[in-house]
Amino acid sequence: MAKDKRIIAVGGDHTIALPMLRAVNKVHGPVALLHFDAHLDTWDTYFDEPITHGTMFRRAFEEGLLIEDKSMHVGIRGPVYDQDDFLRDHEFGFQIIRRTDIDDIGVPAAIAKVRERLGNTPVYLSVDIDVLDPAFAPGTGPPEMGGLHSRELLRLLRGLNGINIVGADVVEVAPAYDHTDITSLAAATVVFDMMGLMVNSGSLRPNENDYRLEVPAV
Ligand SMILES: [Mn+2]
Repeated sequence: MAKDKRIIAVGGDHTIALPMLRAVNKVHGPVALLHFDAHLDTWDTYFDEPITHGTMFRRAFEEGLLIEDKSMHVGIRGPVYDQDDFLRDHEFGFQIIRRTDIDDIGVPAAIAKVRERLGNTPVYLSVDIDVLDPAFAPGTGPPEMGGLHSRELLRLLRGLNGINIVGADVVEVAPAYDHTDITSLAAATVVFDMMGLMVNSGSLRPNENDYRLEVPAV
């Protein structure tokens, strides 16, 4: 993979993020991980297995694939199985914007926090489709209530314009559990937006907000 090439994986099991991070590291070195998900995916083991779709980001940290204190989870909610889960995650240098934080601070402030943390570092963007509410993405393994609306996810992604995204994935789409292709539509739209972000990566193209209509105060 040449340095000017960027890669997107579509799936499928989230474990694919680990070999993707290894491949991206070979070209770009350690990256910041921007991870949209209902779950942390930094457990030590899952069903006693060290490499699964609930553990791969701990393995990535242990392998030195992530820049410490640059990575973030966005959209976290749902069950936590051990009270140490958040403690361990913090020790791996992750910062968390929970789904409820977005309710409290709003999408523009969440975008500002993400942009401030990522800066100009090379970024791997991983979107687990279960970050969306099951109303928008029912076709996934562990659907969790109270997720992002699709319009919130798209606006968060579009707020990353100019960030240096060197690799990405959209994962955990399970067509067997989908209906009316709604989950696939969400995933395909996210991939389309990722390609747009990669085209603008590292450039200083204006943000869509620069074109926003001025709405007079009522
Ligand atoms: Mn996941």
